[in-house]
Amino acid sequence: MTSKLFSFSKKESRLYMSFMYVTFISLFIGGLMGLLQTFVRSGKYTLPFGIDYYTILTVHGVILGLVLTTFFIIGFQFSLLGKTVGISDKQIMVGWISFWVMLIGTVMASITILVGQASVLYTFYAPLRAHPAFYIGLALVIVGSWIAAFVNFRQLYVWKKAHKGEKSPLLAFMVTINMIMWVIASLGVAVSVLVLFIPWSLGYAETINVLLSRTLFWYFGHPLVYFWLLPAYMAWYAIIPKFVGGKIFSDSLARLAFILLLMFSIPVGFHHQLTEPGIDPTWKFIQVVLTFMVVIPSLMTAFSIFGSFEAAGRRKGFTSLFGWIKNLPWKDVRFLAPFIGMVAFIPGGAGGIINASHQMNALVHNTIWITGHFHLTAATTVILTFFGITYWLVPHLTSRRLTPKLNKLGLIQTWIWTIGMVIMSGSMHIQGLLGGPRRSSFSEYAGGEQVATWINYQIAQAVGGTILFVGIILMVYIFIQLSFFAPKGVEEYPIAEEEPDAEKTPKFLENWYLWIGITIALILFAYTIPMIDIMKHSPPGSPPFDW
Ligand code: HAS
Ligand code: CU
Repeated sequence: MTSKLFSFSKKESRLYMSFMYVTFISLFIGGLMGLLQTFVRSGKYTLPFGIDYYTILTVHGVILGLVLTTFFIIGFQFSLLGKTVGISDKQIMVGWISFWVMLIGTVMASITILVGQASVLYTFYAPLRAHPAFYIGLALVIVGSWIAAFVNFRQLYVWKKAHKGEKSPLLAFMVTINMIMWVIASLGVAVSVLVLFIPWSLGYAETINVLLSRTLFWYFGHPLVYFWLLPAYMAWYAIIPKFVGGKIFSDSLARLAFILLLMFSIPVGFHHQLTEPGIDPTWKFIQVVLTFMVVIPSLMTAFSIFGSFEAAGRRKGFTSLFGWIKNLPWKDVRFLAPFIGMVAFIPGGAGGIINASHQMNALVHNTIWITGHFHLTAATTVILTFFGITYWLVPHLTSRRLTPKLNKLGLIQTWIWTIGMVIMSGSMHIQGLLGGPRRSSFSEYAGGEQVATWINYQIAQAVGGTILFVGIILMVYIFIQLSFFAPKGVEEYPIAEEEPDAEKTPKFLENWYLWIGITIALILFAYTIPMIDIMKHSPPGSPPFDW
């Protein structure tokens, strides 16, 4: 492991960088769409060339929520495994197959959306119907990601065979958990696309079971958000301590948190369907209880990250209650960007707990409060951590350096993002409480009184959106610099170490059969009966609704 701390082979770097290129192209395209959306919703702007609002909204959600995230995560996770357990030439080749399958799928789906044939948003709720190429494209992205997952499993397996009796490296363990979760979860969306959507959009089936399709989507949709979050947690647990001069807080606790995230991330999809008729409230209640269970490993994460910062400060001699905060490397963007991501997760997570509470969900469900929630969680916590990773990962892959000037630009980028998001997400939350709808273009609803109370918040969202777009341009500029122009040099791949006197990690934490078994049992418990209900008692299927 240590032998490769300073460089990857060219072959490896090329594969990992390809995922990064797609990430940052996506950031630019998706971000531009976001900017246009906030303009339209401000009521002062109409899209040119007759472009439809829902087309750009779909591009935004699909490109940022599904494409950017998946490409970044798979590229980053490949690099983590390459660094900790190694990758063979054959595995690199299969890695390329996964990349190309995902890319072909992405291009197919994107073109279909851009020509206005799939304005169905990233959740593609039936009975909205898209052109079959959209669903086939999405299916390819998922198949490509499965190929990557199986390469990852194989990488750990080969390492394990060569290191009998040793515990797997923490980061390799974490990647494996994330990919197991992803494979189990994406089975739901794959079934929904292959069995329900594709035959229906090709015209072989006249109607679609709307409730079943949405239930299968959310079976996937909640673990999807954890698939985004877990790589950020990987960096928080095992990489950020390196920048603060600390050690991993506890290897066992980190592993346990990831195991709990695997077990409880999937059987909770109903918390996105609390207002959906046709699901027995008892099962909604059970899944809400499980949702509160999945909060626990995040609280464990909050505790241990805070603990590792404090321990690092105390080791350097800071004795007062909060004096150690001064020890944190505020001028190092590799720390600052993810740190602000962590802080954003405090209100972001609290908002999630509000959403999950059945009664309060009734108030916020169809409002732009929810959009505010996921711009804090996904678009701040996760994305700022991904940016934080980019500042060292990309120069490491291109054998360049994050110069003091680029670091400074990164700090500016982070603050621009923070200010833009506070304004945009803050006004989304408030407007949501005033009843402002989400997933909706600008409307005056015949000039009603309530609409008048929203408009200032919608204008504030356009202001926040503009600031964020400046942040995106700056980030893309920094990425291009780190990829092609920054001076050649060596950037470390920062993996933190364990405390020398750390307790031994118990063996049972790596009992994959046990954890996967419990995960499947919980899924069967939470979904079997309501699924049978949904299939038996759904109203007649819906004919398509085309734009
Ligand atoms: Fe959520 C809707 C509930 C977390 C993303 N969520 C969404 C949607 C997205 C999304 C995209 O129950 C919209 C989907 C759509 O299109 O309709 N969410 C939760 C809950 C959590 C949660 C309970 N969500 C996330 C994360 C996301 C994400 C993470 C993306 C990455 N969410 C919901 C519900 C809905 C929903 C309902 C449906 C609403 C509806 O009606 O449609 C929890 O997992 C959150 C737990 C987190 C915490 C915070 C822990 C804090 C940490 C930071 C520590 C800070 C440190 C620094 C150490 C309890 C770890 C401190 C240092 C200092 C010096 C201050
Ligand atoms: Cu959820």
